[in-house]
Amino acid sequence: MYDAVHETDPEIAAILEAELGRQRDQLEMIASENFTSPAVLETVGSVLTNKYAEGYPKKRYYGGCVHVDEAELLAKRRACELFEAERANVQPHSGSTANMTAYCAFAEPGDKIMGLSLSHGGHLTHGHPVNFSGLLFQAVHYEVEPGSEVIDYDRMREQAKKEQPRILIGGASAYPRTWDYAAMRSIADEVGAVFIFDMAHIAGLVAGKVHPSPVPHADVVTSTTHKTLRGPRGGVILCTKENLKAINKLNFPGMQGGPLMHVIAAKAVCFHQCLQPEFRDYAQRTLDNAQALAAALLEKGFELASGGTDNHLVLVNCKPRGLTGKEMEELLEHVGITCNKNTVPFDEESPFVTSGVRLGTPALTTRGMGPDEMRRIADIMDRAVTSREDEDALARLRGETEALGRDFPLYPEL
Ligand code: DSN
Repeated sequence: MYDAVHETDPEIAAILEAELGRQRDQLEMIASENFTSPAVLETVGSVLTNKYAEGYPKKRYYGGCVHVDEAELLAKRRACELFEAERANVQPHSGSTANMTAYCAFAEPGDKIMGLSLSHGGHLTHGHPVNFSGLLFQAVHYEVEPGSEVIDYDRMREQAKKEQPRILIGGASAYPRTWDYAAMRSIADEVGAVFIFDMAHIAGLVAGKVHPSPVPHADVVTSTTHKTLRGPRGGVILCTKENLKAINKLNFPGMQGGPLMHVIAAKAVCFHQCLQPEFRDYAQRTLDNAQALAAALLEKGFELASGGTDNHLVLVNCKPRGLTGKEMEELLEHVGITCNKNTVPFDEESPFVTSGVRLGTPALTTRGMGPDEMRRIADIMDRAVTSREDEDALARLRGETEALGRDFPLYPEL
């Protein structure tokens, strides 16, 4: 594998081999990660990376775009079919530039935007002060409720009436519950705001029809393509016919220069795969696995934010078991489970320490694991916590996670 890289640059080749080994050996539970298909990997690694194509299909600033035009048109058509959207822009390099584009299409610098607080499960680009969204706009945030740890839409309505945001943002990176899109639509209408929903985390569940879609409700829907959608690393924007002009103009030339045509072609491959019946099965299994994991963790005495999950992730409060999120992340990595520390609602720890970890099932579901494996993983987590001072016990647990990984081979063709 990686023959040309070995020949040219042995140091990078060794890194590629080591990372493939790491992905195979560890149990990947970072909720925003997945294992894309060999077809997507090949397309990302294709000659399309050589092509400049600033502009949009049939309206480019460069010659020689005949083939990449076809790729982009296919990606757009498939994105619209998959999500039943009127129009799509498939050029955003990432979820962040998709959000930048969407905000700047509807708001001026200094305007007010309102999204879920990062520390309550939101996202950096939903108005955090250190991010462009908080630097460029006047950001206010709603939060989940104490106790239930879910969003109260009546409270959101009251806050929106008081704040009068130009943009109301939905979506999250660590919120395990279903959103009430209809409520947000009516709140946006009541205060005259544009409703933008960032479905990056749940897009694959939406595509697989196992989770309600924001598309019929929001003015604009943004997403990444590499999380539950299992495609290449990148972004996408879905909108109505009337909003496309503003979105296109703000993405290019507003936010970006040359589009990544190799990635756009790989997005087309991803959307094609998501349109197949097998993808619905994948989405359902991802959801079933998250619910099995949540039930098993609760049974083992772990505390979960909002008490469970409706999607692909669970947020574990580790404090009742005597660990910070940072300690839990390190402990789990030590026994072969990769996840990330994460604040829980009303966290008293800093974002570098946190009280929780976020666990997701998309990647392990891609490997073929099911509810039995989720129960085994909850059991391993429980034993890791109880025997965290016992290095021999932890080594045995590491052996168990490695054996589990071997039962579900990853990229056997590589
Ligand atoms: N960083 C991603 C996540 O882990 O959720 C969101 O952009």
